Amino acid sequence: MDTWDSPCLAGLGVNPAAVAAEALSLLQLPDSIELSALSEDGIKTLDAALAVDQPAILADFLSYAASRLSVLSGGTADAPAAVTTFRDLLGRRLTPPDADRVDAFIEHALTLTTWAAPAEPDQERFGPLARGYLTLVLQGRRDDARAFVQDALRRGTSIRSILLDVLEAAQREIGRRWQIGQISVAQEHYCTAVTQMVLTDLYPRLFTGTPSPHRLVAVDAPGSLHQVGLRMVVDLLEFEGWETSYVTSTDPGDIVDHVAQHQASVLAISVSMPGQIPHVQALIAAIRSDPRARDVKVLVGGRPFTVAPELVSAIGADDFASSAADAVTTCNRLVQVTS
Ligand code: B12
Repeated sequence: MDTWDSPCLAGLGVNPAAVAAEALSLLQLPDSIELSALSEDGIKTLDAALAVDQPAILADFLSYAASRLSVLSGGTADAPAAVTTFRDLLGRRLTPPDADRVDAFIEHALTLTTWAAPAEPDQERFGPLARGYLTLVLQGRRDDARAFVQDALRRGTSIRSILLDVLEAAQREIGRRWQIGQISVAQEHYCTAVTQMVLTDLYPRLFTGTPSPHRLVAVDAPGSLHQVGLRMVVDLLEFEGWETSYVTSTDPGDIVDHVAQHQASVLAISVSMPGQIPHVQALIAAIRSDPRARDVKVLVGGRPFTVAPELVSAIGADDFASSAADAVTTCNRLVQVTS
């Protein structure tokens, strides 16, 4: 039975696991866990991108998938050829006019796809502290990495700079190196776990002790395991004088209640995977329909909005920010507008 949470393709009889297995066999690739997951993610991303009519979302996935396919196949598989195989398989399962609509959508996404590997960070932005921290975590030296950050603080580096120039920069670089196969998934998990520990080390220093008129409630989209980005946003806002809180429930009713109880000026929602967009749209609709919460400004962030900015207003959000620093500027602007 097909149980996947699909806005489009499941209703048309497409099963991601079955398409993925057949594609890997036609491409003469092993049916490994990682290749199967990547192939299934491709179908699910196509589905999510179709649901919001954003080929840029699929294009972004294709450039990521091209790097991963190269890594996982030992450089033998060709991404454009793999896309052709998937298109053929979908064409055989779908009937007109759906088959033509899906095919035209993939064609459009291909015109937007950059097959190049993600660019190395700008050396000016990726300074000595980010490099030093990254070297230690990649060597598995967790305690030294934490001590390195404490030492930088003692020498006068600001919390803001630790968050933005060290941790955020290092996490992005870890992601890039994992994508191109320079580090393993185990190293990526280790590095992310150390960054979360450092964020916890910094936590007591975030509070200025001055009551703030501006309250922000933050929530991750349902099903998200990507919490580090939103945590950096919230921690920086707390440090910059906002009163912040998280809601761990993903139930729209709980979130509406929390926003109302805290009299929040801003609700910050993080979306990392395109499949989460319909849930976030439903959450924003729930917020807007409750008189206790409807005036809160909704700020969204995460990769789908970076690649398809039209989605921000399409799902009913007020604004978008692409980084923690940008989130502070945008939140301050949003409350100036309301007050
Ligand atoms: C660490 C990581 C994980 C960890 C997360 C651990 C954790 N506790 O957070 C784990 C291992 C769980 C994971 C799992 C997966 N991941 Co992952 N992951 C990453 C990675 C390497 C780093 C994420 C990170 O820390 N980024 C650094 C922070 C600073 O950036 P950020 O998350 O974008 O957040 C910033 C902005 O977007 C913005 N922002 C974010 N949220 C918000 C919210 C608001 C309101 C605002 C204003 C701003 C804002 O500000 C943040 C700070 O600058 C990224 C690669 C990357 N380069 O980002 C992939 C990445 C996000 N993952 C990806 C994928 C595909 C997956 C999996 C599907 C893999 C799989 N097949 O299992 C799963 C999905 C899990 C799920 N259900 O969510 C893809 C997404 C591809 C796409 N185009 O959709 C990425 C982009 C990898 C890539 N190179 O393409 N992942």
